[in-house]
Amino acid sequence: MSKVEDVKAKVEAGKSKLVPGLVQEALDAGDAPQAILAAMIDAMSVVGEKFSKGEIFVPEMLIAAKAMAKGVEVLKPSLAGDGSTSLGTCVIGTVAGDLHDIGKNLVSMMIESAGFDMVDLGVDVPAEKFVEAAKENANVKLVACSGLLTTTMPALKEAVATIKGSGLDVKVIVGGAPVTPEYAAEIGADAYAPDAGTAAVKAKEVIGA
Ligand code: B12
Repeated sequence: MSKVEDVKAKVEAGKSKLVPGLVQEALDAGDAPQAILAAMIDAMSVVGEKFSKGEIFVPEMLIAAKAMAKGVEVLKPSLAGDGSTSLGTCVIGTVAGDLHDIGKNLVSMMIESAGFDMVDLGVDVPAEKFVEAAKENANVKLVACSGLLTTTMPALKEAVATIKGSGLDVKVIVGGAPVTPEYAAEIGADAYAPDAGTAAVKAKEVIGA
């Protein structure tokens, strides 16, 4: 088994004590950080499929998520740039009712590496909180909203409507597994991206940088 395959297997099995060391070993062996990340994302897809089939339950999903988060910590310096130039501030969060944060954290990391200062509101963020944070923090140019559940897609819509209705001069980018470019356009978001790498590109594009 290659190091990357091993990382994937151990994330799937939720071995959070082993994953950081294995990620480091894979990096030391010359594996590309993007390939290691892709393997961990694949592992989470497998976990999701097993959950759908009733083969595993919420606790197993949670321990796999923890293992992935530990692995991402080790990868972070290799994936993100130094963020030395500031294009402005980006407020990011997962919408109300939704506790998924792995994708949001990756998106935050990549948008930061594109040159934004990040204000991370965490998970289960009510629509008004995005507006408050955009008002309270200096130079906010972008708000990024994540939603992972079909049941929280209406909360994503509400977040976009509330931000847009606030009169603030900020752009809004949305994403998350159930979100499509069509849905993003329908709810009035300024941008959509399917993954963290594209999110960083779109973030710059949408503010005209
Ligand atoms: C881990 C996990 C959990 C963990 C989350 C822990 C954590 N800290 O995040 C826990 C155990 C808490 C959990 C709970 C639940 N979960 Co869950 N979970 C998952 C799982 C397995 C992985 C998610 C993940 O991290 N993926 C990896 C990351 C990297 O991918 P990502 O999140 O999609 O993010 C990428 C893109 O979407 C995009 N992106 C994400 N956000 C944003 C934002 C912007 C602005 C942009 C541009 C892009 C972007 O970029 C990211 C990086 O490339 C998925 C299965 C899956 N395949 O997604 C199910 C899944 C999302 N969960 C599901 C369900 C049903 C639940 C529960 C309702 C289960 C229950 N009965 O309690 C609860 C809901 C809790 C809540 N209120 O939120 C379903 C959702 C089904 C649906 N259609 O809505 C899934 C799809 C599993 C399944 N196949 O059934 N879950």
